[in-house]
Parts: sequence; structure tokens; C-alpha cells
Amino acid sequence: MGGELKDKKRSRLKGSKDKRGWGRWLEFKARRRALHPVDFALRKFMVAKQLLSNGAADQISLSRKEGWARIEPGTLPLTKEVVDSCVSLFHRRKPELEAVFDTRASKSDTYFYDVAAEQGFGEVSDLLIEYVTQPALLNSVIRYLGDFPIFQGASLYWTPPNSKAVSSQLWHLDNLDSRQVKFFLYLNDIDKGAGPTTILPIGATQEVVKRTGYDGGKISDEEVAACVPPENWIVLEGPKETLIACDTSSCLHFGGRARERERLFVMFHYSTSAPFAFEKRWKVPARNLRERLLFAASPGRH
Ligand SMILES: O=C(O)CCC(=O)C(=O)O
Ligand SMILES: [Fe+2]
Repeated sequence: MGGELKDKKRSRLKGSKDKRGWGRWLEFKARRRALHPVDFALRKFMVAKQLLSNGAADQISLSRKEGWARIEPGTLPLTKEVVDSCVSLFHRRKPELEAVFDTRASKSDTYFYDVAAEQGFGEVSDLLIEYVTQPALLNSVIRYLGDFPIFQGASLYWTPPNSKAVSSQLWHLDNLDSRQVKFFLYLNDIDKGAGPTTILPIGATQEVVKRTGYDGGKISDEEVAACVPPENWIVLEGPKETLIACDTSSCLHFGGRARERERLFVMFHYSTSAPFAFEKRWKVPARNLRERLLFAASPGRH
């Protein structure tokens, strides 16, 4: 039995041990920061400047204790505009997506599709940039991360009804960073039948990690339920225009078990700066220092 348990655990770990653990992260970040002193200083300056000049604009309260927040429709400026534009983009692209989806359907890891994967966000791009850089949103990210973040990108995810239980349809933690903020903006009403994202807050996650020895990869419903009963799982159902913020590196989560209806949402996320300083260069040219740091982009419009 011991061997069986070990094997099971090993298959879950898959070499992820090196990527986890606070000690390793702190060491890694300290090294990255030492390698990029100018970037580090600029980011510290921007945190202070951004929060001092725009503190009052905060509209999202993302607690470091819980690690997640629900932002109701009508709260954050530009939400409706982004939702309407992305829904139109989806409908324009849907005919070609269905063909792509058919060719991928036999692959077991396919249950959702990034509508912006090949052609980006097209004419919605400028609006989206405005949305993801607005102080009302950015300030909560800065406060949560304690750093001027790096924008890690945006996707427009379509989950057709499916009967799969693979990949991120299973409980897991993301391993992009020791801490990150991921947003899910709902483009349709997402109820149980549409496979809502389901999470555990930080405290409950830590309990599961402690009791199961989880150290990366996927973990079964049964293992999670043995620590936290399903009635305490947070099922993030919500109407169109709901915005969810979640630290998916610190909160166990899954989603996409859309058994009855399709699900459509925009996902965008921010990491701390240290692991990525100036290594990632977005196609978006920066108009100012804020965008340059946020997108780790080159200065200048062209
Ligand atoms: O499909 C979902 O709701 C969760 C996706 C996920 O695991 C992620 O974006 O990190
Ligand atoms: Fe995830």
C-alpha cells in the first residue's frame, strides 16, 4: 500500500518539487531582482506612485487571507463594453472555431478553446488594454501581490458542453508564480450546468495541502472532499458580466465541467515581477512607464 501511495504521489508531482515551496521561490525572486536592479527600483517607485495617486479609485477588495473576490456586474468601469465586444468577436469567429474544435475533439485534453489564440483580440485589443490597465483594477492587484505586476496575457475561452474530466477540470494549483491574480470575466450566465470555476480559499487549500501532501499536478474530488466537504467548495456561479479574481497559485481550483450548457469567459492574469523581469516582450508597445512595466514591453509606440 505504501508503494502504491508513493507511486500515485510521484505521478502527481512530476518533477514539480523544484518549482514549489516558498523557500525556493524567495531565493529565485531575490536572484532575479539582483540581476535587474533598475527594473526593481522602477517597480518599487511605480507601486508607491500608483497607489498614492489612485488609492481612492480602488473598487476591488482582494484579501490576502482569502485569495479570491467576486466583483458584481456594474461595479468596474468598462466591463459591459468589454463583454459586449468579446461576445460579438466570439460569434463572428464561431463558425471557423467549430471546425477547429472538431479536429481536436478526439484529443483527451481538449475541452475548451481560446477564441483569441490565432488572431488575438483584433479590434477589441485597445479596449481590453484600457480595461486591464485601469487603476480601479490594477490597484487591487498591486496591493495583493505587493509588487508592480507583469501582465501575463488574456484569452477568450469557449467551453462547449462536454463530458470530460481532464486537465484543469480537475483540482489543481497553477505554478506560474508563488502568487498571482487571475481574472475570469463572464460573457454568459454561468450556472452549475455551464461548469463554473470552483475554488477553495487559501486557508482550506493549505489544509488540503497539509493533509494530502499535495505538491503539484492534479488531485481527485475524493481526496479534496476528505479534507473539505463539497458543500464548502466555492462554486463561482454568476450572471453575465460577473468578474472573479482568484490567486490560482494559492487557491485550489477547477472548472469547465460544462455538462449542459456552453461557457464563455475572458481570462487575464498578472504575476509578480521578479521571475519575469524584462524577459517577456509583448507585441503591445508601451505608451508610458506604467505600460512598459506592466507588459514588460519596449518603450515607445512603434
Ligand atoms: O476552467 C476553469 O474554470 C479553470 C481554468 C484554470 O484552471 C485556470 O485558468 O487556471
Ligand atoms: Fe488553473
